[in-house]
Amino acid sequence: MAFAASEQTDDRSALPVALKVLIAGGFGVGKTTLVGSVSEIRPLSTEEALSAAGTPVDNLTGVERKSTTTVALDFGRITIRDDLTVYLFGTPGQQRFWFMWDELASGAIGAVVLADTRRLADCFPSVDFFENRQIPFVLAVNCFDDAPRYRTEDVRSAVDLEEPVPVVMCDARQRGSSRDVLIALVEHSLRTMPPPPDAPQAQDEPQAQDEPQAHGTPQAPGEAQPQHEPQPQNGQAPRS
Ligand SMILES: Nc1nc2c(ncn2[C@@H]2O[C@H](COP(=O)(O)OP(=O)(O)OP(=O)(O)O)[C@@H](O)[C@H]2O)c(=O)[nH]1
Ligand SMILES: [Mg+2]
Repeated sequence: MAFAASEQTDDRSALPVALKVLIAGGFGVGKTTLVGSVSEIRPLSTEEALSAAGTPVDNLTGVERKSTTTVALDFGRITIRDDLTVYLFGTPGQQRFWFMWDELASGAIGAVVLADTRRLADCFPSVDFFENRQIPFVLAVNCFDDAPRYRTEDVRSAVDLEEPVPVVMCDARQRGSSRDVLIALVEHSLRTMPPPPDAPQAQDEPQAQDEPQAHGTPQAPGEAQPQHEPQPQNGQAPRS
């Protein structure tokens, strides 16, 4: 699939651009919900019923009424501007389907990593995945009704995110909210993208850089202890 089809010219009436973005995050965090709420076409989804066999490994905390899970992908489309269409690819959240992520990520300009503050550690594998591949992403906290609320800077600190990575609050059920998340991602991706090869070269001035930060054990957001302190689950290692 070809993306970013327009030529790099000063002519803003260039060809329309189609971008591919991934919607990732842990099991049951609202990926299919987000694609469904924002897509202007009937979303393609690959939901299968949760079976009793998955009970020991599928953490349903906070989404106890969930009865299906994505087994391949979600697909949707949204036109952000007349000349900018975003194609959405929702990833499967269950660990046994992660082998598909590399295929799904091919050609993506960025990703939304959804997080639930009741199970914050579930987003770590997604964050690591996109960091390791240098794919721009935003962390979108899907504010479930009964989940504790934290400031964005507390979530950033708990997930140990680099400063440029946007952290946004959203309600994946609301079209406008989901759209704002995608706009934040597209803006972030455009800021982060390397310049085209024929762009004027910046002077090679030494830049003051922070020491690389090692990802430590995640801290609970906020000064007060949250009701559900984020902890690695299912034998999952903390972000390191
Ligand atoms: N209250 C509330 N419920 C939500 C929200 N987003 C999703 N849900 C519900 O949470 C459940 C999980 O949503 P899904 O969209 O299936 O989650 P998913 O991330 O696609 O799940 P997997 O594909 O199985 O990993 C569903 O029952 C949704 O109706 C939200 O923002 N608030
Ligand atoms: Mg899903």
